[in-house]
Amino acid sequence: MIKKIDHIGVAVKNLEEAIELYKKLGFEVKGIEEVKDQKVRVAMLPVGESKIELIEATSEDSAVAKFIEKRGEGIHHIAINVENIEKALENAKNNGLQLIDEKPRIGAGGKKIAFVHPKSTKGVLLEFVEG
Ligand code: CMX
Repeated sequence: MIKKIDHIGVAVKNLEEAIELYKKLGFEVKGIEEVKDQKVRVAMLPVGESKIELIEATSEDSAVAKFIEKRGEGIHHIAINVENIEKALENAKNNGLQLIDEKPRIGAGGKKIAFVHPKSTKGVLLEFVEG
């Protein structure tokens, strides 16, 4: 059911500045897009079969803006690629984990995504991504 790490999300204050920095480290940028539903703009930086996702908030009430205000820039979430997101959510719920999204939403790349609350996963915000 669990396939691989899809991406690691890194919260940044300014996407363009962060992109320039990561380019200096040798990363390439594969795509920049706005995910309106999550109130973010993201840039995907491939790392083998996975990616680093740089995330900038587009609104003050965005989860990412709140995160940066509280904790500063840094690793925000780990995204796990699953075969079937509905099954992954059902399994997590049946095992007593607290879901943020009971049903999948549409995230970056038009993929189905859903978050599990960090309070039930030892302080790590987990995202399921299908496909
Ligand atoms: N990782 C670990 N802990 C986190 C966290 C994160 N990314 N974000 C918040 N928390 C912790 C806070 O530190 C806080 O802990 P304490 O109670 O110990 O202080 C607790 O969770 C509650 O935080 P909060 O600031 O009060 O924020 P909310 O409860 O309003 O929201 C959360 C927290 C996780 C439910 C919300 O951020 C959320 O829904 N996240 C999922 C969606 C998301 O992050 N989207 C942006 C990325 C989009 C993308 O990449 O596509």
